[in-house]
Amino acid sequence: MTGQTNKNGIRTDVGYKRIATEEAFITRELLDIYVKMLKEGSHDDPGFGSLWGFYATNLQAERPRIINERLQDIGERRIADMDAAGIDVAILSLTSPGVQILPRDLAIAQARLANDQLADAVRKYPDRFAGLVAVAPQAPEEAAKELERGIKELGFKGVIINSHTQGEYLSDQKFWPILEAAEACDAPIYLHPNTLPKGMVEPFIECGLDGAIFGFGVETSFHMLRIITSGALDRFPNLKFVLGHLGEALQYWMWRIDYMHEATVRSKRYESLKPLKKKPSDYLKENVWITTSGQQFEPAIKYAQEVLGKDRVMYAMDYPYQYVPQEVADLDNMDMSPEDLKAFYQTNAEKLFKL
Ligand code: 1DF
Ligand code: MN
Repeated sequence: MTGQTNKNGIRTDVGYKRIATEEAFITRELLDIYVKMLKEGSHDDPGFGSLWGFYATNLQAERPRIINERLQDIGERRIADMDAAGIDVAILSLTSPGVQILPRDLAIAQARLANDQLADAVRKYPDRFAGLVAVAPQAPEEAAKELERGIKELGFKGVIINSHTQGEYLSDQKFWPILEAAEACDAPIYLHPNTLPKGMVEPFIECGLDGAIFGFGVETSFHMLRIITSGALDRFPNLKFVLGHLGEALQYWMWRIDYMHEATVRSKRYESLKPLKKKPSDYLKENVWITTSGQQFEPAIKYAQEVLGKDRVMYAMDYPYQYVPQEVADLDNMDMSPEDLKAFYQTNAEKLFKL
């Protein structure tokens, strides 16, 4: 093949920018708090213990050490890794569970600090980085204010919510000030995985399936579905959600969810499962965008494009958790028109996040 390539053989003249939309970082301060909570046992979340016990305190092993280092860099090292992997722009967000595991006041302060640090990095590398604002859902009114500060003053492009907050979900109306602020700011909410909450996670930990391999997707798809069935999107019809990991598989489920939702509502089996203005799949198609973080699998990407629309599916790498410098070389070669590839890598993200 002719044309220019980088040192890894990745083409640099493809005619589109590669925008990676789910790229994680952590502040030194938050990592120190995680380490302290793990050492003192001052948390009540076995999923957090499993995940961050591995990444934060197990630094002799290779994977946690490298991930730990890469997460903390929002400067030259990350840019070099992006260059090596052919990534032009990274949309950065505070890694899971962010501040959502912390006590309320500490969470509010740490979200602000992370947002200020991320804003500095974006200011320094405006062509390479964009950011999502982190909030503390434990304090919904403060979270709504921080969301607004992040979008209007710091120039962030959306909000990161690392799924449940200490076992509570955005379907609960106490969190709706956050949804209201996101809709008012036209800020997409990236609903990112977290480990399953206490009470659900133990059987997953027992067999080693609590993490990104499967548990994350169970938690996050469930969270999105309960947001939909709660009626939140009838109340906030212009809200935009983003799901990673190819929609956390919801597009595979949607036909059955529609059928069973209709049947279950009609039977009045549950007080909590109420009629909606639209079918569950309509909200997936109209209020949800998805990314390919951790799911660089052409048949699954094409299926998602077919059922959700080609304007709904965007690229994400999930750096540093799934840093595969060669992966865009494969995706560049998907059996897809140049226009569709450009939408996938670049223009869908530019439109949604207003880059
Ligand atoms: C992992 C994967 C960890 C993802 C993450 O955050 C994460 C992992 C702590 O592999 O342990 O965001 N992910 O999105 O797939
Ligand atoms: Mn991720």
